[in-house]
Amino acid sequence: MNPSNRPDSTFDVIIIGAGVTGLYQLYLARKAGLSVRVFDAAGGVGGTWYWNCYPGCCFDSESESYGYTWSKALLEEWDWTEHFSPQPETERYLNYVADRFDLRRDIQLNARVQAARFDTKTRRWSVQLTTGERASAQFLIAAVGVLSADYTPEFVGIKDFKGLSLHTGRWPRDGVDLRGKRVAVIGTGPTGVQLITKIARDVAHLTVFQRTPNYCAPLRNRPVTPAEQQHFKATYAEIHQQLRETPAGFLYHFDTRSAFEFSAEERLAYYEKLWALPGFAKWLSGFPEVMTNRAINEEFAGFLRNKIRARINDPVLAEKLVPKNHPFGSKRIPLESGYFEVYNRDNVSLVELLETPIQRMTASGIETSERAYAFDVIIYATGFDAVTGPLTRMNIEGVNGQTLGEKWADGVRTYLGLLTAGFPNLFIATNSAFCNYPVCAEMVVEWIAGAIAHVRANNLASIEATPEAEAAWVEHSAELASHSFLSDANSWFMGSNIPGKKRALLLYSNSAPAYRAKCEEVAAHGYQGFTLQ
Ligand code: N01
Repeated sequence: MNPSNRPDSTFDVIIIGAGVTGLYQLYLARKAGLSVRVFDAAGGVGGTWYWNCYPGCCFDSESESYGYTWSKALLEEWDWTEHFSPQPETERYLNYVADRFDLRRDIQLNARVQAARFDTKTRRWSVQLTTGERASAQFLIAAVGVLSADYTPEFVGIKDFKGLSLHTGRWPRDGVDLRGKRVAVIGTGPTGVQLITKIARDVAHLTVFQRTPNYCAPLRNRPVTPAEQQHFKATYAEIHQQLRETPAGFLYHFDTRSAFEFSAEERLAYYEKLWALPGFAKWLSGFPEVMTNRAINEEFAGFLRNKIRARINDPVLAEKLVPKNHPFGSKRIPLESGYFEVYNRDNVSLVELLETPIQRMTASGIETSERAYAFDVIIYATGFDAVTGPLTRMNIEGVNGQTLGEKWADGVRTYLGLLTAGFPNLFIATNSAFCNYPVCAEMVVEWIAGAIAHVRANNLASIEATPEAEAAWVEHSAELASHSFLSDANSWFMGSNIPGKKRALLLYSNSAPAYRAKCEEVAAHGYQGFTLQ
């Protein structure tokens, strides 16, 4: 039966979001014998992999590092066709999971949660959808992802444009025919880089509006051979062990040797070897000093700048595409498959926004401080109101009638990234550490399932972070962040891509294993730092 036709609206658990996290949370809730309903605004499951169906969208994580680890049968059944799976395949995978584990009967699609309110008497959450439907549950789990609230800058005259405006994070499901069109892309982050590379060949003319050039590096994708497929399957136990042990849940360790053990010449040869590797090896498996020592970071950044220069025919244009205003690794590295070569094409041009900023959008296109451009399509690859946006855009009201948006007006406050004081039984099932999905999301999901089991087994009504534990966590997180290179750049990591958002590191910057150990320790000590009522 279609869940939306079901008369019941009272559940043990409501989960918002049917993406990577929400699907597993649903699986575990059902396994625990709980009544559960998942609401998702999308027309299909998959979360980020449903919405980001823009041309060129692809994993930057190795495919074998991305599948769920919790079902041996699933690992055995699923074949990845490419080392870095393209979006359609990943969406297919998540649909396969939904069918394979019969998850759909508890998922209501096209169901956007607009508000949620905690009732202090019943100690339950009531949830309201944009359709007017209501439901209630003891536990509310926000499995909304960190990058699901799309962000479009409020350019003057944005509604005046008569052509087609698109955001990559809300790409039309039926696709868009860009052939023969004059297309603008605003934004050159990981999304813009994938999209630009893919569409440049097809459009009549592509104009890229760039504010900050990035240290883009080759993805080096290729098909998975049958022998490699077999190898993944035979070694998943080792692969998963490695994912749990590495600092960011990827298949990479930083080198155990110091950069200073090598001469400058030897380091250069070493960088060449790194460069030839696929994926994030360039970022996560080099000398540790690249991420801790300014001189070594600058040396590696210089190496990458030269790699960029070598790929662009016009040296003046090349300088515009070379990042110079932030250290390597302080923004997420876009991985690419022919991105810089795109700028050697006659039908592609670059507008540098720091030189000639956008003044306004017009009926026919974009006006910069230098000139007016006419377009058929404007694509906003301008990113997301990350981490907090998906939560604060819903009207989630806690014990004192305070909303999450109000509580976090001066910065996000949680304990362990999982619960926030004043919002009992509201679990934030997003991966709040710097860590590859879904291996780290699985840990969060399992922790939440464990906390719910604990509350119910002890006949309790609720679990809530104490203000003291939360304050200590916020302080500890800020102290760690103060040592991070990430604060040297403006990015979604720092919330600084959103005008007016408090500038602070939004993700917990300790290693994923340290984060996991802390969460496990808290649970093992009877949920220290939480009020159980
Ligand atoms: O977003 P971004 P994204 N005027 O915020 C520019 C994940 N992801 O969607 O750098 C002009 O990185 C902005 O400029 P600047 C991944 O975690 C994963 O690309 O702020 N330009 C930047 O160029 C990633 O980190 C995969 O100066 C404006 C761009 O828009 C995250 O998604 C693939 C502007 C936004 O870049 C976000 O990436 C793709 C303005 N007012 C993405 N405002 C996978 O591999 C913003 N910009 C799975």
